[in-house]
Amino acid sequence: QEVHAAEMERTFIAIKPDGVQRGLIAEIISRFERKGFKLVAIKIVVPSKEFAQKHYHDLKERPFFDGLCDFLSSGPVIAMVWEGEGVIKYGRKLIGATDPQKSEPGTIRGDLAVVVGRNIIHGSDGPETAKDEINLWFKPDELMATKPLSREEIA
Ligand code: RTP
Repeated sequence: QEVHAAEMERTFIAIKPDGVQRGLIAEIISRFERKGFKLVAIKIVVPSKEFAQKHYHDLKERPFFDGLCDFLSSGPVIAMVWEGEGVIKYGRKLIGATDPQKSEPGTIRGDLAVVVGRNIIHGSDGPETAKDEINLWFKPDELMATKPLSREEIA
């Protein structure tokens, strides 16, 4: 009989094309890693505009929606899933306020970004969004399993 670990909280984090272009991949990953969160999925992708529109569907009425989707699909994005207790909320804390003019020093945006349209990183804003975004960006077999594999899964 197997002991199943309780389902651990997960969030979707993306380094946007500006963060990748500026060489901030390692810096950003390092901050999540040093905090103690666990990387359970990672890949580099150039999302299509249609995919970007899906990712940002909640914002489709906003005036900046089109430019935002063009931007997300303009180059490589690092898509990740991070796991750990409180990772959704605390991940947002590490990232800092949406507008880098308002993010505190010590946060990723506070330290590394200046304008809202180039704020280098995205993080899910709640448990439902996290689930939806992880499912949009990743197939189940691209995620590290939290629980031990059963005999059938290994075979
Ligand atoms: P985030 O999760 O990225 O912190 O953003 P949020 O949900 O707090 O903010 P939201 O309003 O959902 O914005 C998502 C992304 O849209 C871009 N944005 N541009 N005025 C503008 O040009 C503007 N406002 C928002 C940002 O890249 C933001 O991260």
